[in-house]
Amino acid sequence: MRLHGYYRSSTSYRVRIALNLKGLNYDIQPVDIARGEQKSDDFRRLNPHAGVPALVTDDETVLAQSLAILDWLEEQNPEPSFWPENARERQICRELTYAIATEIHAPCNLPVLTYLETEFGADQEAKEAWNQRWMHKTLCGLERRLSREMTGDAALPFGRPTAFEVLLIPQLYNARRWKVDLAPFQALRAIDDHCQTLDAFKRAHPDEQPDSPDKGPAT
Ligand SMILES: N[C@@H](CCC(=O)N[C@@H](CS)C(=O)NCC(=O)O)C(=O)O
Repeated sequence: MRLHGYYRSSTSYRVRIALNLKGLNYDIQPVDIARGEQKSDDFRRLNPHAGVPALVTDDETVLAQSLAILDWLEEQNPEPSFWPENARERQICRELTYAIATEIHAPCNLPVLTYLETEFGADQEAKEAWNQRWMHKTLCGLERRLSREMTGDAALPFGRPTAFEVLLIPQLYNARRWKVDLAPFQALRAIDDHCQTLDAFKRAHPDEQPDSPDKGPAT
């Protein structure tokens, strides 16, 4: 498989973690979204959404939209599942996962920020305030839900990595980039600390990607 992505795109980061958790091999094809490569005709032909990630399967089927890619990976490789077995835990896991995808990622995304800048004159400070507001709001909800429902001693709320951690860890990485104060989010930070020790998450980290500036020029 071939993953078209960008090292610090949180949706690409999600899919890298997901592929690693499922134990699947893949090559990385970097797309420099900071330079607009996703808008090229060639890339649009590959992914009509003109964004990353896009996962090309071994039979050259192109999959887009990170949550749909996660669903496909789960259907093709049910074990280990991205979802808890227990029905109540599964419901909470979905609640937390979809809150990140819909309430944080949707408004805090490159095209939204570019629009705020070009149409409303938002400068860097205004864009930071925008991202911090929406990230903080939903992170508060996640933290409250976790502290209310997850009272056990386990390092992770559902005992092992699930779709929630697949979305949370890239989101916290992104929150730090935007200088969100994570001090109030003790439960979320503990989950992050634990995931950073796991191989699937370590290999998916932006700093480990071939197009990371730390790894030399993009290929
Ligand atoms: N809903 C999509 C969002 C994809 C998305 O927003 N990707 C960003 C990077 S995280 C992107 O390609 N941004 C560049 C652009 O939209 O021009 C998904 O979950 O895959």
